[in-house]
Amino acid sequence: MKTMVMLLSVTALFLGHLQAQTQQRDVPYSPKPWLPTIWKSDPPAGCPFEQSTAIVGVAFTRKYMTYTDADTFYPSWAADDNMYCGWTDGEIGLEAVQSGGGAKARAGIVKIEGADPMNLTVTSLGTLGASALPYRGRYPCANLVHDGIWYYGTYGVDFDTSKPEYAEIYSWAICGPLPGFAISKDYGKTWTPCPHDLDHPLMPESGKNGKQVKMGTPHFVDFGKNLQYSPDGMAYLVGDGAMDNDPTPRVAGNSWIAADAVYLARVKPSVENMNDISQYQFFAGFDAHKAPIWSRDFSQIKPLLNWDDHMGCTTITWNPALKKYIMCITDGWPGMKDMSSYLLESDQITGPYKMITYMKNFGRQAYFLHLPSKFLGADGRRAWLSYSANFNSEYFCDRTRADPIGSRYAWNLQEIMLLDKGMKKNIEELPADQLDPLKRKSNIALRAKVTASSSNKKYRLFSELNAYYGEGAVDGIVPLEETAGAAQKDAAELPPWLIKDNQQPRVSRLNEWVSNGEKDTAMIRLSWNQPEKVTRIWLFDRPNLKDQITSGMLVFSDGTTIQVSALPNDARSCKEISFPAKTVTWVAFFVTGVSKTTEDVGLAEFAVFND
Ligand SMILES: [Ca+2]
Ligand SMILES: [Ca+2]
Ligand SMILES: [Ca+2]
Repeated sequence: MKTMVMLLSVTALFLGHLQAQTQQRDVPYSPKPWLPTIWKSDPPAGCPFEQSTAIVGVAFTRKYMTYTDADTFYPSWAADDNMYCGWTDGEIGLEAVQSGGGAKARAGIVKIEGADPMNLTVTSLGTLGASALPYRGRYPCANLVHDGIWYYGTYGVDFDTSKPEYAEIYSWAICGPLPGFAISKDYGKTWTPCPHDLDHPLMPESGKNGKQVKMGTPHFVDFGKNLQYSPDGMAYLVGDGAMDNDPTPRVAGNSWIAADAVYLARVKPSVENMNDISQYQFFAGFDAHKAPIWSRDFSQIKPLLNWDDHMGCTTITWNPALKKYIMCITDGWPGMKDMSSYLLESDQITGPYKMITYMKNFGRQAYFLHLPSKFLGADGRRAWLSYSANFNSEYFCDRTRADPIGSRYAWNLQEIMLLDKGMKKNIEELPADQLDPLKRKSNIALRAKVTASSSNKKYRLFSELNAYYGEGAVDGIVPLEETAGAAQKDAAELPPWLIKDNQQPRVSRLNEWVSNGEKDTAMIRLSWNQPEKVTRIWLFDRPNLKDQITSGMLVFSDGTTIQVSALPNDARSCKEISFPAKTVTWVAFFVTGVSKTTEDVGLAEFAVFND
C-alpha cells in the first residue's frame, strides 16, 4: 500500500511537470497572401532546346482548384462559351467510367461552364462506348468543338506482357493509333460513332507486333474560342511517338506518356473531312528555303521535334497576347513513377522551339498538361496549367506526395506566371520563405494526410474521396472576409507589384473543414509517412459566430493528450498550444464541447509547427 501511494505521487508530480510546460494562449492572426514561387528549371543533360529569353521561367501563385475524381481532361472552348471534353478512369460525383475494358471500353463526356478557374461548374454529359480491341484500352485524346460540332477522338493502348514484371513498372506500355472521331452536332446529346476501328484506324499506323506509332495520343492545338486564332482556319493536331531508327529502344518508350519525337498534322474541320485521311496534311520537314512542307502522304511525316528518350504526351496552346505557341510535354517514362514536364515556346507552330522550364518531378506524377486558352490572362503572362496527377497507388490520395500542393488524381488547375526577366527578378527578391506563418514550410500540416469524421458537401472540393474531406483545415488559409485587403495593410512588408497582384479575394467556402452536422462527435486527424517533430499547434475556429468549439482534446501518436479550452470564435485569433517537442506520426483533434448555436462544427485551420 505504501509503495502504491509513493508511485501515485511520483506520477502526479510527473504529470504536473508536463502540464506546466504545455501552454495555451490566444494568438492574434493577420493573414498574408501567398508569395509566388519559381519552379527551378532542371533539364537533364543533352537537352536540345536553348533557353527562351522571352519567357524565362514559370512561377506558381498557389491559387489552385481541383475538380472530379477522374483524369484525361483536354477542354475545347466552344462558340457557346462553354468548354467541352472527354474524361475517364474515375468518377464525376457518383458516376464512374473506365476506358481499360477491351471490347467494353467507355469514356465520359463533360461540359465545363464558367470563366473563373476557381469556380467552374463541371457537369457529366454521360459516357460513350467504343471497343478497344485489339488493344485493351481506348482513351480520350484529340478533342475539338468547332462551329457547334464536337469531334471526339480516342486512341488505343496496351500493356507489354512479354515479361510478367512489366505490369508493375510500365503503365500501358504500348501506344496504339487514333481510330478517328465520334461526332456530335448537338453538344453531346447524340453521337455518330467513329466510322473506323483500331484495326482499321484513321491514322494509318499500328502499335501491334512491335510496330510503333508516330501520331500517338494526338491533341488539337488550342487556338482559342472556336479556333479563333487558327492562322488558316485549319485544326492542327500534335502527336507524339517513335522516331525512325531509334538509337535507344526502351520498353514503354513509345507509350501514352513517353516518346522520342513530336509530330504535326492539320485538317480543315468539317463532318466530311474529319474521318477522311485524304483531307489531312502532315508536317514533312522543311524545304531548301526553310519553309515547312505539308504532305498529304502519311508516310512522308517527319518529326517536328525530337529528343530521344525525353518526349511524351504533348499539347500546344496559342498565346495571342505574347504571340507565342506554348508547348507542354511530359517526359513520363517509365509510366508508374515520378514524371517530369517541360514547357517550350515558339513564334511559329513549326518552331524553332525554346525551353521555358523543365520541371523535374512535377506533380510528382503529373501528366496531360495543357494551358486552356480560355484561362489565359489578358497580358498573356497569367495562365492556368491543366493536368492530372498521382494515379499510381504509391501516390494516390497521398497529400504528402503532391508537388505542387493540391495536385491529385483529378482535373487540376494551377495558376502560373509565364515570367519575363523583370517578373523573375521581382520574385527572386522576395523572402525565401512565406510571410504568413500558416504558409511556411515549418507548418507541416500543409503536407499532412488528413482524415475527418465527416464533411459537409457544400464546403469541400468536388471529390468523393474522403482523403480530401478535411483539406480546408490544412490549406494555409483562414477565410476571413478581409484577407484580400491584408496585402494593403502589410504594404511595408510587400513590394507594390505583389500588392497590386493580390487584390482579388483568394478565400472561399473551401478554405474551412466543416463537418456534416456534427457537434461534439467531430474529429480530424493529420498523419505523416514518417515521424515528425512537433512543438506547437494553432487551431482556428470557423470564422462564423454561430459555430464554435468550446472544448476539445489533442491526441498524439505517442499516447499523450492535451485538453484544449474554447477557441476564439471569430478566427481572428487562434488557440496556440505549445509543448516540449514530441516526435509523432499523427495528431488528432477531438471536439468535446460546442456552443449552443453550433450546427456544423469545424476548423478554419489546423496548423502543426516543427519550430
Ligand atoms: Ca529512344
Ligand atoms: Ca483553411
Ligand atoms: Ca466560430
